[in-house]
Amino acid sequence: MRVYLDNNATTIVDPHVFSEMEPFFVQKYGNPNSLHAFASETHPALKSAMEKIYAGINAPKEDSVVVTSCATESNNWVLKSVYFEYILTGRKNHIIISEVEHPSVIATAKFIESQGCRVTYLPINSDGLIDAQSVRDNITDKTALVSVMMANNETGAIFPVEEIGAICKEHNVLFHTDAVQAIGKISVNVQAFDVDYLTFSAHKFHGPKGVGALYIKKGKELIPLLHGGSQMGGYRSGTLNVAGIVGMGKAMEGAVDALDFEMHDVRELRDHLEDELLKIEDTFVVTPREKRTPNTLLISFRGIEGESMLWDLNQAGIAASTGSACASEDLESNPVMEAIGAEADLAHTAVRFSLSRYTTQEEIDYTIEVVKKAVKRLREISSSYAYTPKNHESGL
Ligand code: 7TS
Repeated sequence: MRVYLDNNATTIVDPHVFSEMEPFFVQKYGNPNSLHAFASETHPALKSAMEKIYAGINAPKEDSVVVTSCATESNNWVLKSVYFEYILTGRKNHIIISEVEHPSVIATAKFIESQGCRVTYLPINSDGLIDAQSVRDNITDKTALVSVMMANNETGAIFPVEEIGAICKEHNVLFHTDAVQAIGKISVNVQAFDVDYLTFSAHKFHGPKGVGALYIKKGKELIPLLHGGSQMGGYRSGTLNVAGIVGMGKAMEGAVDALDFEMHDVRELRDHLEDELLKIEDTFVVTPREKRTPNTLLISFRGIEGESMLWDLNQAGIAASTGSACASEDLESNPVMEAIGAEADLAHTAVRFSLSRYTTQEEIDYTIEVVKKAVKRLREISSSYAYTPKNHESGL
């Protein structure tokens, strides 16, 4: 059996998305900006895809949605544009992000910090959550931007973006949110809260890789990301990725249609997995489940290195993760576990299971069985588990 439980890293492309994209490789391959039929025959599909994307986040027509190549690009763009427009010019000198943003925000913030910008990294509490008031406490009249994600990719923790957006508006500070892990899992409505920029990425909601977007509120223009021709309103020049845009449109439509299913059925499967795994002794989950996206479970098994667990799972055909794939090559402890100040022996034990609407009950039951066996096997050979104080005292 092969079980894919790493949907926060990427998702299967919905077959309907794939078939909608297919004609735009070999049949309708014209450059949409050319002046002939090969170009114009791409226009209806592009228009319809963009309408679906706008509808998916409830963006008003006058606002912009610029298609990029990924969320990393969108996140880089916002922070670097703010650097050029506000920091370099001396109008402002400060930005605020959370300490558990995706590396595409943190590394960009560190880069502009190295160029002289002051950066505040907001802490999370022991539940893996952010207190919106901490944003208010850190804003100064020199703050240009606050960037706090809508949902965390490691824990699924949902951050209070409505409150944070309101605080930013009150102080006339730009607000960006990375909604990559929110689309298709919780409602994302740019008119329901004060937000100036919002990032998302098609491959996280059953669309293709290599296509992301940035929503930009009217009046909150950024400097162009790529100077050149006039594509994407001059924000991001370069020949349009027609198949990709068509795919993201279809995937967005699918994400909206499946939202109820995700919030109820996927949640039920996740909860079942969580309930069963928590029955194993010495297991811990950071964020309360009602404060999390419905598909995510980050769980620690005391005494077991996350990577050892992944090995056993992989041997049994199950794909999970110890954290963001973007950071997984350096075998560091999970960044969220570190941020909450988890004891050293727990920081390395977190395993992330992330489900999707394609996950089945059978797959979850199989996973529970495999994890239980793996925990037993790995704890038997774990010197750190054998000598945790509790087990030591009880003579184990
Ligand atoms: N933002 C968040 C919140 C993410 O989770 C990711 C990918 C990105 C940005 C980057 O997206 P991309 O479109 O540039 O690929 N996160 C993960 C993860 O959690 N495991 O692997 C990739």
